[in-house]
Amino acid sequence: MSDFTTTLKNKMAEHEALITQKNTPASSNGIYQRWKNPILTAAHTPIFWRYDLNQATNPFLQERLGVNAAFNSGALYHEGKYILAVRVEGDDRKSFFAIAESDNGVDNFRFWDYPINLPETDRPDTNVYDMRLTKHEDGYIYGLFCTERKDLTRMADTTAAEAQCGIARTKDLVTWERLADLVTYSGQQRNVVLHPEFVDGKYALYTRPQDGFISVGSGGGVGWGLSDSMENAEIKDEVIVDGKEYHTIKEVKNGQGPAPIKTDKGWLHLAHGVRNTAAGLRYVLYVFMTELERPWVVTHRPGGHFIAPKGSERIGDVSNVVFTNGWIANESNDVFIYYASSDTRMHVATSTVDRLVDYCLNTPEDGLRSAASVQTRSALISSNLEVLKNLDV
Ligand code: M1P
Repeated sequence: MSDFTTTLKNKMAEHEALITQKNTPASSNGIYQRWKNPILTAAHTPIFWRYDLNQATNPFLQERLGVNAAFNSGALYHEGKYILAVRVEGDDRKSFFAIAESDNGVDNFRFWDYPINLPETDRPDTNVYDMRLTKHEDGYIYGLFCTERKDLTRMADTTAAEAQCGIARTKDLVTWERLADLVTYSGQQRNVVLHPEFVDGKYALYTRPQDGFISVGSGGGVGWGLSDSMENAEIKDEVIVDGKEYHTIKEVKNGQGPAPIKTDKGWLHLAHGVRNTAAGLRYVLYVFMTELERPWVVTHRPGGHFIAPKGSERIGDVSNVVFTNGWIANESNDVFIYYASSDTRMHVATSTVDRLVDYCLNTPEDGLRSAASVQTRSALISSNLEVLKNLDV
């Protein structure tokens, strides 16, 4: 066997060992269980996406098209499989979407052979990312994502960009129909998510109005609006469902994660909140619940963060970030929370609908002042000391 073939076979074997590695549960706080291994990284992408495997054209077996990261993934439970629409970022900084699937939702995620061939609109996207998958009651699977293009009003500034919501739909996750971008009357949009059910006979969308590309400015908050159609989606009025707030985990900005999960107590929502620090922005996840009939009305707001970057999750291309745009509730009401760390890799944490509802219903809200926090904690301490006294421990 030639050196080329031996090296290639070893590389393939190493890759197979990585993607078939068994995952194991790690720490649990009673709300959710983290799993030990990242479920997807750049190294999980197929060798044949990155290397030219033809010895004649690549005698040194060089990586020709490197992959930098595999992160912010939409998620869907489809035909008994746990499906992720992964944001794969090439070494050239361009992101694209690729489907990876697993039988159990916690390991053995394998990419399909080709990335999603996403059609463009008349105004080509420079970069697409963070797809939210929604199986809508109209029968389509929708993928809503951020489409980023150069801000044409600020040509001299090579960093000036515009973010809007791109929309595509499919029935099989293979062939995608691109629809017109969402029209809203806010400057820019990111983190737009389609609600799975019609509301008042209309499509309902969570939005995130923002003035600029990075900074939400005077806009921001998880917004909500209705559209008559998805072919030419337009939201004329946006209301804020969950705003940003001074000295909280979402002081700078926030955004809806995936589409909410329906429970008999209301809709469960997962979102990210951002605050500023001397070390830069810190992204954490939080949960809230809205009314069943009026999903834009919040009923429960557990205080503080739900998942924050931990250990090695804190380091990556954009450090101190956890971000989510996908979760799955399966037929047993087990919940698989897919989150990315530091814009680099994907992880899973598992919970159940009952545990998450309990978390929402029974976790105190943020009191917004240190004294209020002490009061809430002291109430817990005093009731616990009674419990411990009776237990005689
Ligand atoms: O770098 C962290 C995240 O920043 C953006 O999220 P937001 O719009 O809330 O600021 C997105 O670019 C997201 O992809 C990224 O993970």
